[in-house]
Amino acid sequence: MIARLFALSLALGPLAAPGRAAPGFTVSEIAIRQPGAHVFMAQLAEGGPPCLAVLDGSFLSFYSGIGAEPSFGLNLPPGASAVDVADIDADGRAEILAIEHGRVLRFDVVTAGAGAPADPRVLFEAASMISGPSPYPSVMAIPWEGKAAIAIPLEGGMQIRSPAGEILADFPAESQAPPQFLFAAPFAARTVASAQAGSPGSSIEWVINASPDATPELPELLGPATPAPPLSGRTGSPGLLREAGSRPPESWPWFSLRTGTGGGPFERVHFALAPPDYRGTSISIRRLGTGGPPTPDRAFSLSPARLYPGVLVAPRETLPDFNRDGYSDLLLWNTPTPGASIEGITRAVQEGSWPVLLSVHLFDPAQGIYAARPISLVRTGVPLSWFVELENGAPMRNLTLADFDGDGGCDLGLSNSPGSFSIWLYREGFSNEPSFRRPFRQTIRATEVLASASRPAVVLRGATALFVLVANGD
Ligand SMILES: [Ca+2]
Ligand SMILES: [Ca+2]
Repeated sequence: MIARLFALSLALGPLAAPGRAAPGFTVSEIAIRQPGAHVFMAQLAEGGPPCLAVLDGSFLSFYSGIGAEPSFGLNLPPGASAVDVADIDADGRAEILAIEHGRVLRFDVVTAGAGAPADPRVLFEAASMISGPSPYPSVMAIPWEGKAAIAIPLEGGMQIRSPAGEILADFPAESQAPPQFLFAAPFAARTVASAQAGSPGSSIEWVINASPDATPELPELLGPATPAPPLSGRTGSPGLLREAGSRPPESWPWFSLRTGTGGGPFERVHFALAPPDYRGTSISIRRLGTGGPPTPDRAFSLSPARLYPGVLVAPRETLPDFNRDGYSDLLLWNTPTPGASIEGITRAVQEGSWPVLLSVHLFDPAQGIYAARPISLVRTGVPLSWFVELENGAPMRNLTLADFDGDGGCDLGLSNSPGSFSIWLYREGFSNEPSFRRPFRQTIRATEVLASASRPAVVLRGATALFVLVANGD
């Protein structure tokens, strides 16, 4: 099954020009009751700033700026599932759409001083809609022939309806894709990182899990004009990566060499941990040979494997392109061998942390290889115990590769203690000191980076609070 990702939302505002000098971040704290509260960006007024929407159980609230008080909140009825925020009546202000047991409901957003929210209106019924156990954000409002329409994934495909319920289009899926999502397969929704999809005004996108016999015939509006290149061949668990090192490079895990679709969706970076000590990473690059069009099965060759010091941080959701040239770069972590320095060990034990060195090797398109020398080194340290419990094969926690300041280049964030988070912004390289570091009162369990019309929002998840970081303007 091939995962095809694309962004779909009403483009309500222009992208702000990226700024190169973003010295710091402003942090706001939002208390949550459910650790799994959803968070996404939405635009409440045409031309207005995007605001953060938090869906905490059945309570939906909006935060229009940095500050702790929501500008609006409402309780969704029991049984509500998919939720979207969009202007569906073209009055310049957004409404809330929610599905409740096969009924599509509309709620008005009430700003301060305008009284209590009115009862929801039932727009129409869509009987075969699948409902979820609790509300979750999903794409529903889409532009259709110049007007706002509602796209509804049904059991066997997708239907486009007017807000009054009139069926505007029907796109059946030919297949029996396994129902593995809350929404009707093969459709699901999730929030997206800014580096993946520039969708101003909203940070929700659809994920369509398509297989060759199960992809509905969708119009261009709903589908990507050019499918995104595959991100990764296999996940690189430490065991798999060690085992791969003793096999030929064509069988290694890989990720896409290019971040966009231009030129070569089949160009890949194959990687494996190098025996015997597995402290280095072997890299072999699969590129198009001379002659012939790029196709999956011809005219490609693998370069001889090169060894880079350190363990590759295998790309997950975002391909790291630090210098914004469209080619994925390498981030490797390294740590001094125990016994290398008695003084170092003594200091580490006293301080309760062990040094970790992160290095960046940029891809050199002219040479067709990754630079042998790192362009940048980040020195940090983590608790010794984290080497015992590796997270995704690395001792750092919450390692996040994403564009934190919205300048288009990948940045680096991580926790090097349970209740802290640090961000290094890439500026021709990483500085020694993080651009942002702050302790929080609770353990940071996960991170999300949400697209917005101006700057991404970095969401750090604690057990009872979300900490939202937004890069300061120039
Ligand atoms: Ca690059
Ligand atoms: Ca950046």
